[in-house]
Amino acid sequence: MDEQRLKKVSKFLSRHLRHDPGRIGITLDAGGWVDVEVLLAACAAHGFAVDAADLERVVAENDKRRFALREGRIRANQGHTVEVDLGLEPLDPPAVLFHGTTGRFLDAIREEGLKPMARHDVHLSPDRETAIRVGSRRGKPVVLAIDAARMAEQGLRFRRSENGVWLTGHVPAWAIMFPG
Ligand code: HQG
Repeated sequence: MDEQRLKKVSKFLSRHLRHDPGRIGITLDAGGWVDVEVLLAACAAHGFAVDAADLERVVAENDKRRFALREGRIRANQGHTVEVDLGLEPLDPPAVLFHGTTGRFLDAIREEGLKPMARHDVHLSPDRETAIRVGSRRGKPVVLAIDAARMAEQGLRFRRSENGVWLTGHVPAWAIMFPG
């Protein structure tokens, strides 16, 4: 499978395992899992044939480890807009985390802090490089440093998804260090 195909399958899976399972007639369980067999049949039935070997490669090689395969089931590791409980335990965050965004959002972020927007949680990166990549999806990247230690002190909770993305419900403006 070439890079392009890998990306296409990853996008198709993201769409249906995070946002719109109903579109291909699948249902996610409470934890966001679906049987691999059911998923593959649904993909085929909707004109997007993927075999088990392709699926395993996407899970293994996806640069961001977007998916987890366990006991014949698959789910997205994070990024859902549909209601799922990933079953992640609260965890003490590192002192500083990062958020990649772009300039046109900064005024609103200064006012309201970081909101989850369409997702369940605000996504934070463990390092600046990752945050730059995330921000670049929206334009010229701007990296915000987040005072996670102080947030934790104030009782705000963090979780870490299986692929190392840090998740929290809201980042108040006081915890954000703006560049410049
Ligand atoms: C911005 C990708 C205005 C926020 C990435 C972001 C990540 C505000 C956008 C993962 C705001 C939401 C998540 C406020 C936040 N006013 N704008 N108060 N608060 N924003 O895509 O963090 O490819 O939902 O800065 O790599 O960009 O999906 O979040 O720009 O890991 O696997 O609103 O998605 O991974 O955008 O990205 P998103 P994100 P995947």
